[in-house]
Amino acid sequence: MADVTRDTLVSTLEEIALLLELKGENPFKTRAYRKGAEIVQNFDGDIVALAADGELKGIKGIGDALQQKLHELASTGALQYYENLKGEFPPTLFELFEVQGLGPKKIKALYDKLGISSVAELKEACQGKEISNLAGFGAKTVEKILSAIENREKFADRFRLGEVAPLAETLLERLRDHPKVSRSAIAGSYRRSKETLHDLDFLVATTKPAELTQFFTEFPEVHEVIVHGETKASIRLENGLQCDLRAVSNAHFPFALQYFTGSKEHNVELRSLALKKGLSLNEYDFTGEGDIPEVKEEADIYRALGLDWVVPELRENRGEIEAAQKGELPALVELSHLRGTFHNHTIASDGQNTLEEMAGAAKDHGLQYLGIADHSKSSFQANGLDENRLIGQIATIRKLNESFDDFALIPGSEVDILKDGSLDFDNDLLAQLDYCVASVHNVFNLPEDEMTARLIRAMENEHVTMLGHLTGRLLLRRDPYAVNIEKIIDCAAETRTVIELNCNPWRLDMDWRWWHRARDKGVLTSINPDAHATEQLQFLAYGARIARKGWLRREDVVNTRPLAEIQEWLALPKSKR
Ligand code: DGT
Ligand code: CA
Ligand code: CA
Ligand code: ZN
Repeated sequence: MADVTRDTLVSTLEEIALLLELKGENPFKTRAYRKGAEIVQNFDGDIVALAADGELKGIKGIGDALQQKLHELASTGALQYYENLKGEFPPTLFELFEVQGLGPKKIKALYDKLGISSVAELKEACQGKEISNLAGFGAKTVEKILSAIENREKFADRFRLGEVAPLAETLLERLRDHPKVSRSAIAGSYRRSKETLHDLDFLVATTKPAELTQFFTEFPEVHEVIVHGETKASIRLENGLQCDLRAVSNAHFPFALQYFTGSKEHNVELRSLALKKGLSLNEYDFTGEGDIPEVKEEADIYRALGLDWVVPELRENRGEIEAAQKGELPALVELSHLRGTFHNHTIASDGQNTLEEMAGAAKDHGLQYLGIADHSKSSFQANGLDENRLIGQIATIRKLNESFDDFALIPGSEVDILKDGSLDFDNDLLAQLDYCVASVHNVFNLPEDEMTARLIRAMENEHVTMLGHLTGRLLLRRDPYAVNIEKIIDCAAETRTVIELNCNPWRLDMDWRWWHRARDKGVLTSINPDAHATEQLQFLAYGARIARKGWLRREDVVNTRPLAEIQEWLALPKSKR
């Protein structure tokens, strides 16, 4: 039985409403399901357990029919009524629900009027003329739909780093533990800590390559074996992720590791450096006329070319080779340097844990402080706090802090940046907080100059310590909103506003490509998990990887500072930070 969560209940009810609408059922019936979804979503209590136990009686807005369906779904993991309803439509129709910007009304019109029931048909229709006769499908809308379809195609075979990391480490460990394996690694974009990945590139050193490719293709997670050779294998896992394995000799391992780590662009530069020294470099070894350097590990390859060893995160041909030649590679920040973190939610807004639980988890992570930043009142969908609740929370935190030794919760807020760049709370209240993260949570579709001006106005506020998730992107899901990042960086430098590195694996925002420039202008960052539950403090590990990828050093990251120092720093006026 699949795990039934509140989300399962909500999305099933919503889909039923949609399907009934497509069938042209009575609008009252449709509305009952939609209303039911909303009630389940906002119910204050363990609705899944209640539904499983058949104890939903008396919840306003959930009638007998809905109660029965929720009970069946929660107790068995499936709902016959829903399955039957789905069976009345072509299965490809459900793809349309995943296209951004296509709501139920539009889907119904496309289906009823043009018989469109798949993304492929929709794409074709958008490229043709007939669709423009349909009400609500003007040129702008059609253009948006086409770009959403293109996005979907572009993202179809990519995965977020955070989605694959736990699995990647499990598989690597299994290879490492094989008795015939002497060295092992995951190369490719995973080793370079890219924010999204196409596939995983495993590498083992072994004297029995065929045994290893056999072992690999028999992993229980395998959905499909794509290639199975003596030294090479490719598998696709049940979640769609492709994994390659190359089995090489111990002597070839450093070369293979270097080659398959990439990036391609970095490797092109390296090979041309080698050629200048009369050496040819490939995935097996150095060859050439003169002396061949001895290579035992990857760093020996770099040394032979007159370079310091370049950490994998920097291998993107963005200045790392020149820096390695001059011995000027930065000493990068490490996860173990972090002493605390900001921007975390609790049950007061849309988090899942209490202040006490979040504090306990932070201590378990070895942190000295945890910044609390629940949503502000305009984020009503996230149960944002109003003035009174926030004042209450500040008092609770200060009281709670008396019970801690060598640890503190830091009272703050994730305050909404309103459409005109003003903030959701006035300055008197903001002044009572120890810090504040300012973020955009609505009106994403402003023109670039307006959005930029909106953020700049927020940064100019003395009480805004840091800017939250700068572009609002959700990786492989929602594009960043239009904003001039260069101007934001300049303004951050000038106003001494920190730009957060939001390390929720859906965001990883600001993008790593901008950090080198930002730090050179003196901008500071804070690596923030945006944790909505205790276990999400683990996102800090992705944050450290992305910070390294952005050339950031310990001193560029404010939350590497110990508690006493960070409190002093927060107490300074912005201009002195
Ligand atoms: P992705 O798309 O997330 O899997 O990114 P990568 O970098 O892992 O790319 P992948 O898996 O195709 O190849 C792994 C590395 O192997 C790549 O970063 C560089 C190296 N490589 C693969 N194919 C070529 C090639 O045709 N030429 C060169 N120079 N290097 C290659
Ligand atoms: Ca790869
Ligand atoms: Ca690959
Ligand atoms: Zn936020």
